[in-house]
Amino acid sequence: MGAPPDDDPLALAIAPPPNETVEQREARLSSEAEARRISEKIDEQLRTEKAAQRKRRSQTVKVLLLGQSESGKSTTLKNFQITYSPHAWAEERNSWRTVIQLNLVRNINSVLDMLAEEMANSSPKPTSPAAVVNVSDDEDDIVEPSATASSSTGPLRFTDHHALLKLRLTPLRGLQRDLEETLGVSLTEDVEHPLQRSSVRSAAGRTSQEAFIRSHTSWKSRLRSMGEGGADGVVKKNREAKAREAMEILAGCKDDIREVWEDEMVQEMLRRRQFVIESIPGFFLNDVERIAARDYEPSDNDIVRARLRTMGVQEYNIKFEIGPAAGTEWLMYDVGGSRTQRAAWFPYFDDCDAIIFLAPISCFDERLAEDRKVNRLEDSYMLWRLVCASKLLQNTQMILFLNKYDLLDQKLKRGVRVKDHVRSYGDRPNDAETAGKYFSQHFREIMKRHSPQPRQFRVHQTSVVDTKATAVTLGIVEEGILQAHLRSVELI
Ligand SMILES: Nc1nc2c(ncn2[C@@H]2O[C@H](COP(=O)(O)OP(=O)(O)OP(=O)(O)O)[C@@H](O)[C@H]2O)c(=O)[nH]1
Ligand SMILES: [Mg+2]
Repeated sequence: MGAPPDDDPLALAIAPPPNETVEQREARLSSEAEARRISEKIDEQLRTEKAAQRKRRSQTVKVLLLGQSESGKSTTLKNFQITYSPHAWAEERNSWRTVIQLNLVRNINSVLDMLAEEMANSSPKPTSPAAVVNVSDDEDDIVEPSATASSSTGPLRFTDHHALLKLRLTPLRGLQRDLEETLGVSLTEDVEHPLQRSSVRSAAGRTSQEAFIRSHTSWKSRLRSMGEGGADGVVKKNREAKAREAMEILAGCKDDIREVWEDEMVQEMLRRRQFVIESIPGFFLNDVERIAARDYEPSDNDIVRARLRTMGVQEYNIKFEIGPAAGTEWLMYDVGGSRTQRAAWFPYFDDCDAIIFLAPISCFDERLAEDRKVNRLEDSYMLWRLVCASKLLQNTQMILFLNKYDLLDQKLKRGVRVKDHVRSYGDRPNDAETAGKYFSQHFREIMKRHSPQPRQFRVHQTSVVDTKATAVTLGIVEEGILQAHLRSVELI
């Protein structure tokens, strides 16, 4: 090592003093060697950590499901499980029976609540006016709602037989409580049950609320543990007995439930309240014969139609058994979509491979359950804008599912006109294909305008209750996510 050049301040600053003694030189050399050893150790640790991180990241794909409440996030997650993890799913399938039974029992109890109200007061209440949407940033696009004409013609005629049926179905009140207890279900404070989104009050005097669970693992493990013995065998036996009892009560009430449901007056009552049965989440009254049977086993089609509202952020670890991603683990986060839940999303934005954003496009004429002033499509546009504009997510692959295409199609075929709710729609044909393209274009523009840097617009028209069609869409999505994931691992 030569003398430091006179003109280099750094070299001068770190050079040994010119009058260094032998002892000082030895001490200095030894402390320099120690510093080198520590630095090499740190480098080695960093290399090992990076390799481990790379291995972890290469094996784990992280996907976030976002969108407003009832947009279909949890249903999309079920489709991932059905398509890519069939063995694990087969074990899980039966635990959905209780959820489906609860959906059915809540459906009929809600109908009975309305029946009680109608019988007590023969004049039906007017329903709220249809919702409208502002599809552009332009205020002029809002169409003011006009009062909905009531289709009511004369009083509904209920008889003693209706009163008798209502009385005979009283055990379903207790059954609802038992099923909720079995699942560890809570009731939301802010959202009514979908069949109750009129001003109906339940027999207990409170508005019937929508059920939710805080953790997806707890209710499944509660149900799975029902058949096992062990220290808390008594609790498990109790639960097993309760499950059998639930089946018996339902089977015993099956004919009366069907009779109420098929009753002409009851159907007229629902018509006057403008219920569109097929669009009600977790609606199973048309399937009572099957679901209330003692040997009922849920099909995948039943399970994707079941409704259990998500609260908080739920993590699912899905081990892919088939497809190009076989052998990898996907961490999928299913979030609660209602307004009070959204603040919990943001911590999960970091380090995420892809976001699947669900926007239900059949909802252009509906309002948020948690805030009846806000149009649901407009709320989806707003959320999409926020997600696209996020700096944290600027490198995350964004996949848009324009969901509930089946319901959009049915709604337009029933005669609901998009242009009555979306001024800018103009005189375009009132069919699902044209409307789907129109909404898609608007989402594309939002992404283009608000993304911090240019990104690809990946969009799919979906009906995620159709598991076969959704499997095809997921095939495309899986490949895209996997590629993005591998690219991100390369960068580590
Ligand atoms: N007909 C139809 N129903 C759908 C579709 N997607 C979801 N649903 C139903 O809509 C309901 C709500 O879907 P979820 O997946 O629970 O909605 P979510 O986005 O998870 O809602 P939160 O948990 O409240 O945030 C369920 O009963 C689904 O079966 C669809 O494309 N078509
Ligand atoms: Mg959910």
